[in-house]
Amino acid sequence: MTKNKKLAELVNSTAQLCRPDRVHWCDGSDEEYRLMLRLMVHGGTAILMDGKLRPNSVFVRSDPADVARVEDQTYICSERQEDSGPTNNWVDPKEIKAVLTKLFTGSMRGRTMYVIPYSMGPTGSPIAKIGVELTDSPYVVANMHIMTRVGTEVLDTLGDNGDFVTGLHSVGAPLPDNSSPDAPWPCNAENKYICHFPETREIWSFGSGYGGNALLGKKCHSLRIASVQARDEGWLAEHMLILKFTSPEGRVSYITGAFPSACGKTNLAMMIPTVPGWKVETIGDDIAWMKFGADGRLYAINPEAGFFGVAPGTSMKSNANAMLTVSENSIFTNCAITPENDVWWEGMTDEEPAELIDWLRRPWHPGCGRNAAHPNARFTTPVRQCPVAAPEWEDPNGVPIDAILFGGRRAGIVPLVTEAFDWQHGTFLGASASSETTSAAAGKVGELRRDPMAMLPFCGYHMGDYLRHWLNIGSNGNEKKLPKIFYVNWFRRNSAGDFLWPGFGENSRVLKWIVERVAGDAEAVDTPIGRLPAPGSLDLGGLDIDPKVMDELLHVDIEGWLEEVPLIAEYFDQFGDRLPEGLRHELSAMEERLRLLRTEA
Ligand code: O2Y
Ligand code: MN
Repeated sequence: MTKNKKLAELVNSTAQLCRPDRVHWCDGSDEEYRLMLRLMVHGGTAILMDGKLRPNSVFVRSDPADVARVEDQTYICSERQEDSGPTNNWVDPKEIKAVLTKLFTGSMRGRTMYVIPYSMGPTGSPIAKIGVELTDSPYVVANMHIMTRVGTEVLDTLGDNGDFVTGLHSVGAPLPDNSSPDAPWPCNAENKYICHFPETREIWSFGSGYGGNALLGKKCHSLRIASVQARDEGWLAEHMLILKFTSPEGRVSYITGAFPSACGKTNLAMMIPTVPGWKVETIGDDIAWMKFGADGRLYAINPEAGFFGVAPGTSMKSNANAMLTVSENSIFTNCAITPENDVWWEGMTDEEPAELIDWLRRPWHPGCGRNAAHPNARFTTPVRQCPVAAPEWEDPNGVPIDAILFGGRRAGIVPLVTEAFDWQHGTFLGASASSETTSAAAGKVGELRRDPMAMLPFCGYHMGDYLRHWLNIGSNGNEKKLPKIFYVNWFRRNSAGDFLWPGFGENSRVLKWIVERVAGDAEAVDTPIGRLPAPGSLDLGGLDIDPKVMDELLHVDIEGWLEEVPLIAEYFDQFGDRLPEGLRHELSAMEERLRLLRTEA
């Protein structure tokens, strides 16, 4: 229980509203995690995996109507509509609270309400923040155990008067009476609402039990609400991996990287470099909170304690470290099950198993015409189990960042790597970032969408103000100590549609060039879109790649970029006068440089 007045009142009033049969205060213990697994097993939500094969791990199959984040039903409910901006859905906070209060009324009947006190970031870290999620889902409790720091220590840190982000969550499927059967994956497909109240630092989530909709510490707290806190307090809450990159001489660099959902962030964060002697270690794969240290540098923490990674495509070839991480204490959601009671998903092995039970509980065999695992199937697994977790991954003070990467999935135009001229230009590169969509969010696959700093689905306020905040961060007197900014594209294709760059561990060649640029040890050439590797400066030793392919990868397509200019301008126009002038200036300066080069050519 708690002496914290706000928390005690919240728990009482929510229990009054939602009418759960009982209230459970989470202590974060291993016994509690195991209890959640047992409850899920007995409720038909989960199957226990072979204890010798993968101890403390389960398979979970969700309802087919609840398999991904739902961006269309995700709202930023700021007091004033103009503060949520054109890229967010908005509803009036009073109106939606009235609607949701009706939906939450009695919504936990027949269920337990779990009170999850959690810390995003190492408990007690000066960069960490506390949240409390009230939920009726044992799946959420078990996942929050892995993804955050849960329990008594958090309550102690919160103390009697500490403040926290409030998260109210219900799967929205009350059980009418004691004898009512429960669904294996209760949810409310007709009424899904993921609502954020930025001014009051609240999240109300109804109807979905899945991932980003329900594990409120993740996207809802650590990005949408935290981005607002970061704006107000002068720091950055970003959709970024954090990695440590060490040279053969032992020189350490820390890099953060923003890539849209399911663009290979987890693979990059755990990469096995192919450049001899270089080492990558992981600090985080999805979210970075960056604050200025006393020395004027930006320090980052990973607010999470686990990975909620996309399973399909993960293999010993693409990401051996992720495969080794999921060896125990893991939750596999919407994956397929082998006859040996192990897990499988598309791309895990070269050869497909002869038979499986698919994520929809049906018999599956190669060539049957269906996916065995859902394309957005996930593993939830602790960072501490990652063989390449950096020893300092939980340093409460964070790690000093040397370089920031932006990127996306672009088949054409965008070179392998581009260095920004300065912070403002780097902000422009991030602001104009775009990518071809994947299945992480419900919606169409393969469409091109602009995704500023990969924050489009996660920015808790007006995107124009967010971009202004980025510029402000670059003009607070610490300019010289800021990380350098780069834009990367691993996904450029040739005219036949084949990828030009081998990716995966070979991306370390690009990281090497980046950290050498930071140290002043590598050459670059100025182009209208930024600085590109000078001939010979990218270490390609031992890589069998045609020089013509490298030329294509580093080619600046003047006409292609000139066609891109009005598209970026059109995208920026939606932000009206909230778009900082500096970004318009960067766009016209780039256009001018492109036109000049065309005239000269
Ligand atoms: O579909 C979901 O609910 C998960 S989305 C997700 C999970 C982990 C990391 N990133 C993402 C994302 O969509 O960016
Ligand atoms: Mn993400």
